[in-house]
Amino acid sequence: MRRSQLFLPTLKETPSEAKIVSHRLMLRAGLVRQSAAGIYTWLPAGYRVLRKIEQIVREEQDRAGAQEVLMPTIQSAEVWRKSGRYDDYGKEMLRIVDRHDREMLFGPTAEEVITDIVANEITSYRDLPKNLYNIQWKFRDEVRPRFGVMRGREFLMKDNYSFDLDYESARHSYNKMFVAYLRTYARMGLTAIPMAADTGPIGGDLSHEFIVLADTGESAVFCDKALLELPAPGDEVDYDSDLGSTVETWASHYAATDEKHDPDNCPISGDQLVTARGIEVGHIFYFGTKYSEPLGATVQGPDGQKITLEMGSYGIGVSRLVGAIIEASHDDAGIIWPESVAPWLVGLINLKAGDSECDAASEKIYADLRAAGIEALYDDRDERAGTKFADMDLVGIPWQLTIGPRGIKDGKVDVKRRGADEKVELAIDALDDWIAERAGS
Ligand code: 5CA
Repeated sequence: MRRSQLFLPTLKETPSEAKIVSHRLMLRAGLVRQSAAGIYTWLPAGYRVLRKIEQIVREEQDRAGAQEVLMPTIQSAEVWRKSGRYDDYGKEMLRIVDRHDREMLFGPTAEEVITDIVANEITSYRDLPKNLYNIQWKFRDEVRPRFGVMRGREFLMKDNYSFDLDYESARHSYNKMFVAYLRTYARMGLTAIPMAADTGPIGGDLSHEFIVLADTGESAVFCDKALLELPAPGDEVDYDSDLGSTVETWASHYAATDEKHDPDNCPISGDQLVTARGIEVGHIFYFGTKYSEPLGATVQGPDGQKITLEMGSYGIGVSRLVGAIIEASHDDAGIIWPESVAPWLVGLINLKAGDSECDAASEKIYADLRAAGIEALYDDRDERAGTKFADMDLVGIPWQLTIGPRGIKDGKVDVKRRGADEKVELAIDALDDWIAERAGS
């Protein structure tokens, strides 16, 4: 993408309405703009990051055997009446009346919609288990939307729902998601710690929140230091095998959110106990027959008997993750994107746009990058060098290549890794290998 053509409205000044660093940087780096309280428009750079995160979430869901569907944002009140949640949900639910006076709502979650589908379509035990997910916008009329996309009113969530015949198999579905979540966050460069949690309006008695530690997190959390060092399950993970021991390794270490933490009965103390603040980037629940019972999601078992399905639901805050990653990875100059979610992998700075040699060299590198399939942001503007460097740092591009008149004379290009201080000179002749390396990584 050519910077001269890109819609990337960066800001020099810090917007006063933004209270935390990720919100400030998302505005300054031109990722989002607020359209109404807690409702955002994603601009090109921000939308690229959002889609990268979405894609990692999708790949790990698919790998764990979940199947993608797309449910509507607007739901009928009818199914919510059946589950009993229509009245319970309160003011957080945005209620809408259509032209025929039918009660509708903008979905804050989708247990009812998916359970209704499964109740209608799945009739035999042979069709189970099933795990269905979607990545869709949700709306919750939060009392205090704040911190930008961290606590929005409209936000993007990956939510999925597992349907099983019995408790054992439902626990296996829960464990699969537990492991898939650890992998998902690790791929985004995040350490997210599963913590025993309350279930709130979703219900049930088994639940874990996945928490990223950050000073600006909304909840106080407590955990065993050992958890910070535990590696996420690698590529060898086999979702068909018993995942109980992996889950046990994580769950056996103490980790609790504020509501669950009991200082008098906490098994760890001193240096071993991490007391911190955290951002909830995911939440998984097992709740048995709470929705399948009222919505009639039953199947016929092998002996012809009626079995009410065992369910769980699993959420990831996809749009919140953009903010959480920035909280975890930035410096005074701006965002430092992990490569896996960066809007562009390489930034190319032409220090002297308009100079025929600089232009020719830059155009060639830009073409080579694109030919290698590398996403590159090419700053071809006639701007001061300082402005260009500051912009690349602010937007957080992982690799920066700089071409200038002096470099061309010496046959050199400057290479900088965002976040690491060193800038190295590379022979222009060696750039082909460098590009091949990036393309392969
Ligand atoms: N139905 C269940 C699981 S699918 C559910 O709705 N769970 S939840 O309420 O915990 O939401 C799932 C995730 O969405 C949360 O962990 C959080 O990361 C994200 N989330 C929740 N509310 C907001 C919000 N107001 N703004 C941004 N993200 C949010």
